Amino acid sequence: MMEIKGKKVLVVGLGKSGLAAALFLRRRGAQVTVSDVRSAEALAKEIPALIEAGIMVESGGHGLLTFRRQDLIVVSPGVPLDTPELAQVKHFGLPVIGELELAARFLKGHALAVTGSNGKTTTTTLLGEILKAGGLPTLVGGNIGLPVVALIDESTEDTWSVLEVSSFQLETTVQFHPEIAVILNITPDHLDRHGSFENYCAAKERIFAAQTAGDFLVLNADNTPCAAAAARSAAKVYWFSVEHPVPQGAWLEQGSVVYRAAEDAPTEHVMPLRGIPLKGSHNIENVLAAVVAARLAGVPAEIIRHAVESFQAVEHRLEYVVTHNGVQFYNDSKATNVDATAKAIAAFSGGIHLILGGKDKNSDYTLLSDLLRERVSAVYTIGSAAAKIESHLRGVVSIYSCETLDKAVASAAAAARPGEVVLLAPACSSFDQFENYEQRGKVFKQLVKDLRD
Ligand code: UMA
Repeated sequence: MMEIKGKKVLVVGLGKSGLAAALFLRRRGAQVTVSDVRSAEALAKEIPALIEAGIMVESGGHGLLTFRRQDLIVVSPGVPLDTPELAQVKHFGLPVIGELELAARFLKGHALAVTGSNGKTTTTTLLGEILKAGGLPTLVGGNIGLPVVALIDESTEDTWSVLEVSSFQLETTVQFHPEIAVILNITPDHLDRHGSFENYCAAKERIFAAQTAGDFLVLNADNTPCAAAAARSAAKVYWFSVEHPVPQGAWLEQGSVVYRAAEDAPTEHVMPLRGIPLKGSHNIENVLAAVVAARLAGVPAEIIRHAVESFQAVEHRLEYVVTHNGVQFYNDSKATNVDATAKAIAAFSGGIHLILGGKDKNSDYTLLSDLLRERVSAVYTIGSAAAKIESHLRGVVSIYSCETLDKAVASAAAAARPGEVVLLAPACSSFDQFENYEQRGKVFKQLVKDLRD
């Protein structure tokens, strides 16, 4: 645990993470300042509680001087580390950590952390349910939407904190040390922030940087960048695969999920594949990963099976919304990168009217071409990435420029025939037109529910 009483701490960014971190640090006796690029008007909701707590607020931009007079800087995950203010701070040797690292220094009990380009939220939620069903005192948080700092006060030595962690959060970890770490897959995402796929992989691999021989690392044997991480890990590596048996971990055998604790241990039957209630083959991978992590946490196979069978899809993750005039509407607003969108398309056999677009992350949309030709009737573009998406996919599929989500929903609903599907799986982040992917998904669901004949 670190001593923060009386320390001068600057929290950068006043979203969910910054707000939770600032209030936590203040409660623990630090002299806290927060700095955000948004204006005082835009922060009107947050500022009163901060002032009340005795926290100083800098709004409308980051002052170079504000960053100098500090003992510690805590950055929000969405703040890039190469801003001039943070670059100068590093030059002066001031410690810069993220909200996850701050929380990790105070969180009691066991940590089970899940990262990956896709499937994090589903797997984290599912693991939370399984561990609870197994009778373990469980908390769930992280990138899933609840800052890890918010779990600290509730945590005890027996607690299992199941944490969804992102590459942004992992970039600033130092001591963060999950007993069980899971990397579901690594496919290109956030290249605008990380600069290259190599840097992105390196950030993901920080999930096991502080692990030692007594810890566990669970990896996807079928995903090359993920499997390659094993060579750099000090922990005991466990695997999951939908393609072949693994030395220790989970795989598929004759229509069932099976698990083996060690190469010379007997193979346990966990559950039949048809018992998995989630749509899409990618969800089988998520379940396999959860099975391995839960077995390592000590939950018996029988309990895992029941928890998986009664699991409901996570909101905004291939979430069925409604059937209107025989057309099914699905909300996959959480598909914020190309690979996630590919997985969403692959979950349907054809007749898809796909809404794509939002804020580009330096992505390559041509990777969707084959799937689009095979299964998608038309694409409806929205947001600032539309022109790029259209240039990447011209000639592959019919494309309608809709600019906004309401126009896209109306056009797709009008074009889709009974038996077809309208799918929001935008392959982009939402920040150009929405607060976040949750708001985008909620707006989509409302638009769909408001459709009239
Ligand atoms: N800001 C600055 N300076 C900057 C950049 C941003 O002051 O240079 C300010 C913004 O004006 C805003 C605040 O920072 O007020 C936003 O901070 P943030 O982007 O870190 O957002 P939070 O609300 O703290 O949410 C973050 C995660 N957001 C991101 O990583 C972008 C949430 O993940 C997470 O749920 C939450 O912490 C709790 O842990 C969202 C996400 O999009 C879902 N994650 C990415 C993903 O899943 O792909 C990584």
